[in-house]
Amino acid sequence: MKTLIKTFFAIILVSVLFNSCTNDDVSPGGSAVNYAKFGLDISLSQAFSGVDSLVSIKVKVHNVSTGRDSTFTVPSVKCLDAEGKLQSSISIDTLNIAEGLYNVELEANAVHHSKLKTKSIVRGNLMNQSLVKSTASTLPRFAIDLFFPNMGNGFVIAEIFAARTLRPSGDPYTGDQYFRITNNSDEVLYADGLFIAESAFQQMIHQDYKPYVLDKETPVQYITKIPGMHGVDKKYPVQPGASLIICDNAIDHTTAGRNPNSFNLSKANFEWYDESTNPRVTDIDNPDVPNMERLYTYSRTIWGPHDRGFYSYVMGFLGVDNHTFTTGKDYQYDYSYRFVYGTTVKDMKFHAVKVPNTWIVDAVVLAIKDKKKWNVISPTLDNGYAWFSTVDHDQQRYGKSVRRKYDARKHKLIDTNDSQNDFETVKADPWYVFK
Ligand SMILES: [Ca+2]
Ligand SMILES: [Ca+2]
Ligand SMILES: [Ca+2]
Repeated sequence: MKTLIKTFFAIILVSVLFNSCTNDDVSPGGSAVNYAKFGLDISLSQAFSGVDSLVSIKVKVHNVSTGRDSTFTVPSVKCLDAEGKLQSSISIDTLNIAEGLYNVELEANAVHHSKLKTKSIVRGNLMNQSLVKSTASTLPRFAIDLFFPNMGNGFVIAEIFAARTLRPSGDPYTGDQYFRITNNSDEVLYADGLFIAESAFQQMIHQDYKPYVLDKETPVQYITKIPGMHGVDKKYPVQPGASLIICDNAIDHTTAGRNPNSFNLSKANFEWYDESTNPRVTDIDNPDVPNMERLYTYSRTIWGPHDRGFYSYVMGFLGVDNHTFTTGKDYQYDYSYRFVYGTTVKDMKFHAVKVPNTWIVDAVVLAIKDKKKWNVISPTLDNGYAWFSTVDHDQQRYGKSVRRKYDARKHKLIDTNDSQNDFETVKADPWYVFK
């Protein structure tokens, strides 16, 4: 019976026209390119139980091979069946686009079933979906899960500088990477206990890692935090709109013998200091600038954020003390994937630590431009990505960072949990004034 009802509603909801679209992936008629139609089957979890309908539905398709984006606006759909029950799935037909490999993003407003009919943003995404014209009478259909993005309104990652700078000789210079964290709220916030972590998974290696935890937790391979405990210690107040610079080495990098193309980071708020197991590769400690507390590292020596931008970064507050986090088995993550080559089958095993997604206040996915292949962290944290490399080993990336855009009217940094929308690639400047 349930299946029958679902089929019935799928049929009546398949009556969708597309109001707007842009560019060449969309059929102009009479072209040599093959165009194909596809449908989307949208799954609704129990989180949607208070939702009446989805309105302002936008479907963005990104052609992975050509780099082109097309956006479609889709009419509203109801989430409730005739008996007023939440449907587990609703269908959208049909987008007519050029055959190819696509990333698909959906964003809509969910209208809540309360008197106020409040709206909240919902999203879903799919990556690397191959679309070829169907010879059968049925359309190719893609299943997409919708979710409510987890948007905070406090500390945000305002800038990530990972690429490093170039010396006048043309050699890369190391030690000047930084994160800028900004209080994007209207009240004083305390940074005590704030952590920054690098994802264990990266864009350029996509495996079917088990166990899958991303919907609840984020595996990380490096995590460092400001001393103290969130909600208890109040040693590090940050005024509304003010920022913290957390860098590798808090020194003046522009002095003679270092790099005139770098920055003066001697006034940074914190530096990360790594105890190295190799006496030939050691960190620098400026005694005048407090050190971060390192909780976990994959590295035997010193760490810096990946300088070609393959990983994602999450920021938040530990929900437990340092000791519980570093020793508790809830925060250990042993994972593996099955390597198969010819007759060779081997389980490849790895270790990282993990943080619950509920601890994460902000996140930024990095990837090479047009090379985001998969979700290395939950898309509820960041559904897009930011980039500073246009190709792998990009020689032009040195000195560039990703910086959050600023809404000069609202005097706020823009955070929609979609870094493609929120960030731009700029010349790095830790002391940049938002205006
Ligand atoms: Ca350091
Ligand atoms: Ca120090
Ligand atoms: Ca965010």
